[in-house]
Amino acid sequence: MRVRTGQALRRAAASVLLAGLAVQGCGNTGPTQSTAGADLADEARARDAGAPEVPGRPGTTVPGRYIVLLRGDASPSDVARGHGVVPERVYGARRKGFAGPMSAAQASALQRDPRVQAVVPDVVVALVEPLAARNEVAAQAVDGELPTGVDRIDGDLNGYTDLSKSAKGIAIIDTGIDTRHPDRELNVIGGINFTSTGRASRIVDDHGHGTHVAGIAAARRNGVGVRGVAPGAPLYAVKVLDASGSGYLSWVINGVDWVSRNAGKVAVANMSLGIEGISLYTWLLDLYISDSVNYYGVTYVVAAGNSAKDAINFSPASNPDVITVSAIADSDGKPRVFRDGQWVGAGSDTAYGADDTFASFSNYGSAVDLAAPGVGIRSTVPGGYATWSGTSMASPHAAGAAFLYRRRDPGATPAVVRSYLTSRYCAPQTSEYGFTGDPDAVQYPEALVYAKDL
Ligand SMILES: [Ca+2]
Ligand SMILES: [Ca+2]
Repeated sequence: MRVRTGQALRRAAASVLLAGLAVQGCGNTGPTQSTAGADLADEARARDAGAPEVPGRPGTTVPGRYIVLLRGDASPSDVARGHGVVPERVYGARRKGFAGPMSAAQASALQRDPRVQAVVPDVVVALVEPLAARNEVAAQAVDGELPTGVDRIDGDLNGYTDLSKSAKGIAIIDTGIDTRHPDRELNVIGGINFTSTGRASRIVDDHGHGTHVAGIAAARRNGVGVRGVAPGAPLYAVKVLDASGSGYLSWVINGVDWVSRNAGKVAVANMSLGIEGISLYTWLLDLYISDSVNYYGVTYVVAAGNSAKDAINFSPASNPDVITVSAIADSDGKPRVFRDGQWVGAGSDTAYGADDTFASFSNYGSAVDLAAPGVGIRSTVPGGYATWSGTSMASPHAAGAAFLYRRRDPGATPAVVRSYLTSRYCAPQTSEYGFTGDPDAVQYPEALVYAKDL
């Protein structure tokens, strides 16, 4: 059942296993957790702009770079100075720490320092690679602005026209966002650059992935191009991946830490990135993400991954505190029809499966909470539009839906948001609006995001 064919584009990495919890399908209700306030300081962090480009594949340890997690309220600068280390990154929303270049001897000495909880080698992280443009599905927009994905989840039927005045926004932890889109599709109101390319304020997208993801969640309903699930919602570009789509774990943790410190203005964070293999590195990333969820009240929505494997072996997809999203193929923006005694899609086949079926590349498993359209998704890219496929494209459909839920219920904790999205504002696989082909539909039948009533 779990052996799937299809493309496994993700790269191999570390392999120590760690458990994750399951939440799946309409009807599941998660626990309620408390939310703490957040420090809103919008610092402009000055950093070393001379760092080298990211070497190696995702999951590759970076020689001479470490992340140091401190105990309690130990001061990052004091600890670093005491060991002759100049920290390139400093963290501190809840758990204090720092990261940067240091020798193995310094790392070893830090490991023995009682103020230090853990010293973790830095590692390469990458976006969940979108699948090739040659697999584009022809645009079949109904009104010229409605992408098939938004149409498929009936995001056009809930009446939202302009969410730009919302008190909070959506953080896109990715490659940046195009702040000068020719059609003014993206309401980018802030953000920060944690890569080594340029200044902290350089949030512009030099890759394209972050802009595509942002447009799916929140492109404006302005009569041109595309529209997102939460049209016009304020966007924060948290740039942690460079022009190659790669970054260091220390940068990604920077991004998560920034979201925690800005939780007063960020309701939802989308992460269409990850590492295959669960290890000490991903334990550290999960620690910071879980703090952001459980102590700062930010809902995290992440891509399950494009490897046609169990998402439990991917991070942050396996984190039990996030909403993990698999992808379906939909070619016409319409739900399936009942014909000859069974539900079938009525649209044309895609490169990744028939209409209204689980996408052949999508990760699956107990870690997946929701499904969303992820094949042939038209969205914004710097300077225009493109049609891409991947769970990276599915995740922001759910992030947009999570944002809409938070607008209805501003005090909702992430657990409550997830509970409603997986029990009420979704379409069970077996329903008219559902889909077929989930490889583990018997055990873990995640429902499709459904935004009509949000
Ligand atoms: Ca538009
Ligand atoms: Ca369809």
